[in-house]
Amino acid sequence: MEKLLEQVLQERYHKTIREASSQEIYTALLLITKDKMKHMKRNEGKKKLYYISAEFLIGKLLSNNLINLGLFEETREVLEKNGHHLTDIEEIEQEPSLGNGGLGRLAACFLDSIATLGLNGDGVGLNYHDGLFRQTFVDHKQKEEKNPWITEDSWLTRTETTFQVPFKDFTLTSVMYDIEIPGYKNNCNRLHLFDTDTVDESIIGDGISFDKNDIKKNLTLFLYPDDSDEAGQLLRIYQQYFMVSNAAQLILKEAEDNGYDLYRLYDHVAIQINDTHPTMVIPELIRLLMEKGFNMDTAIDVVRKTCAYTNHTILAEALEKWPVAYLEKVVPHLMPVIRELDARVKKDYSDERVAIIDKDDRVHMAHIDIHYGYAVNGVAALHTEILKESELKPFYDIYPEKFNNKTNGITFRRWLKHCNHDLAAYLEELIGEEYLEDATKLEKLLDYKDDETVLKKLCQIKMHSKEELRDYLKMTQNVEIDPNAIFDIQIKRLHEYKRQQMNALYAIYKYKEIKKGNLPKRPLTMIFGAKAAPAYTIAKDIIHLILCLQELIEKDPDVNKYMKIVMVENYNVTKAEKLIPACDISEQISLASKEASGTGNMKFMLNGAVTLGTEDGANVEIHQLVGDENIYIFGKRSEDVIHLYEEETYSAETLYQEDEMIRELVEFIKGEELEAIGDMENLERLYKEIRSKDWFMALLDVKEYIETKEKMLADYEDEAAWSRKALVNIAKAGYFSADRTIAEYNRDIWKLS
Ligand code: GLS
Repeated sequence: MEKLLEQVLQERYHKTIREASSQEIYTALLLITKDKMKHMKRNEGKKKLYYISAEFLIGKLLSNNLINLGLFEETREVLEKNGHHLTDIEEIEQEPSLGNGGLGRLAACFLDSIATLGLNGDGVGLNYHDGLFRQTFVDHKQKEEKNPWITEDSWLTRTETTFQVPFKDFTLTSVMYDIEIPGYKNNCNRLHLFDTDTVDESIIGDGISFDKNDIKKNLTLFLYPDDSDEAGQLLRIYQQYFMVSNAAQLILKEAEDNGYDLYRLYDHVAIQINDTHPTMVIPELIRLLMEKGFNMDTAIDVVRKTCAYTNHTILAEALEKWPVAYLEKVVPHLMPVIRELDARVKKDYSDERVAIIDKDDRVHMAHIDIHYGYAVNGVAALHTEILKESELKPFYDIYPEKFNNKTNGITFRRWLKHCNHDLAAYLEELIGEEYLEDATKLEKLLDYKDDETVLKKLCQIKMHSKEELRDYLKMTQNVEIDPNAIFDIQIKRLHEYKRQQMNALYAIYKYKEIKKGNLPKRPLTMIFGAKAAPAYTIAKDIIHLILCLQELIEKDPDVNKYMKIVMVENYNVTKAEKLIPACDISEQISLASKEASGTGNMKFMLNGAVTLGTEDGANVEIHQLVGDENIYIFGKRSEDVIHLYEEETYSAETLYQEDEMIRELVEFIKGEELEAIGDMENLERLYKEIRSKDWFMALLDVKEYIETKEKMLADYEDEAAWSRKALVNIAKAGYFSADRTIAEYNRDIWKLS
């Protein structure tokens, strides 16, 4: 590496490594790594997977690519030797913001694992120029700004591949960009991101505003443009069709180039439909096959044997239902196929709940996937059970054989080796490096469960990570945190079901206790990171509440010695990588049944944090693995919650009226302390929402939540016992390796060689 780096820096900048700037070193490393990947072997096989997803939250790529190419340590050393730090070089890279949350990050972890396991599989998505918005805080409120990430030298490579994508009123010419995805010590796959040259960033006005009707110019500007009006919904349909038409054309082209018999496409291709966004690939493939002479029956049969669907949520808002009228406006040529698919279902099943087009003339995208795909999977054991037993029960009754569970996973290369260098190095010293390829090997760590030296060392590593986070937050946000405090962290998209508002109620409780003179033994630092969807008013109100509490506490000399709130601005993958290693308490407090899986919970566990959680999503499996002593579980169970929704008996107002403590916490939201800091319009709206609706039942669990968190803070004081919990969590995290998840997808669904 040293020679190569010297050579590139000389050629491009006439500088030595020592003389070069961080920017120059970054560019040189990018070029070197990209070139190496270009010449690497591809994964091959007679069957290929296409993982189609609206999101790929890949994060910064430099260090991860270096790790997978086996060049990480060497590069670090070369840089150190020449007066540079790899961490400074990493800062130069712009994080591609091609995803929103867990779903997009999962797709990125999966690409890493697919390549690592040597499977022949590529990702297909869109090249959003500004991705998800960049978040700033102004007057204690979220502001959205554009988030350009594509620089002159980037990981993207423009290819020659291009297709014609037909819409009702015009046809667009696409361009395919590729990003190389190296496996860990293995060959490369690719992420294909489609774009079009007509897109024009100059149409972005104030914040993230733009003309939603100018499709040729706006098509790939943003991920999840605001769809609270018709123009926004139409734009999403344009994006989705553009993505899948390109995918379908690419798939057929590659199959034909390989000389495969399209009548046996399923022997050569598996398509994974990641959530409902890529659903139109089903009618599009049927349409394209018919253009090639297939009759409808055969086209449907071939496509049905090729496509599989992953469901990532039971929240109704995310199960897309597009009005027929909108599809007619954008892709009228797909409607005859969709109508035929619907008619066939209606002929066989009279149950309205399984219809594709409902009586209000809306197309249920998930229903297309389930009827016309060969597999349906949930993303954690509990989630899959809920799909089978309630949310998708009518479908499970028809197709029990299609349903299966694939509990999510994360790549340990990024979420341990890269983000927590000290811990990874220590684990390697204790149990070797094998766990990076066979994660179950982490269990060897259990041999050290009662080894005082090991437990102490784990505490030291955690302390060091907390110090690094302190420095990082000082540098990026100019806030000071104390590494001796307990770090309690909730980082995830902002949504009422995830219940950041319940955590805020805890902060209010703690504030009031301290004011009463009930002082904690050790300071508590509560860290939040979350973006709210721009049109999601209550979510933005919750951010406002947290930012107001942050200031209230900061400015109160009675309280600020004992507690602190920090809301991290523009939470993203890069920030997650700094926050997760430093965490003591991992907040996983969604209303049971609502978080399909969660993957942050796995990342925290792997980095030795202890979970404070409900029996929801993958928390259930974490609980089973680590046992009662090593996790803190509270709250109503999912059966009870589902029952409450069915009976419609939950009343926040009753809890408010009957419980004085709850009443006091809720009242605080619109009380005089916050009035002095915040905007009463926001605070009162949130107050009303929690008191009278509380759709995700924060008031139901808040008391048990407070009790459990208090118990956790007390238990933290027994350093050895706490460190043992951390150790058990790390040791048991192996199950959550994405390599395991992908091996299961391949065994049960894709069947690639
Ligand atoms: C999500 C779920 O909300 C998460 O629980 C899950 O871990 C993730 C990946 O399966 O998918 N669904 C969604 O729409 N966004 C998510 O993050």
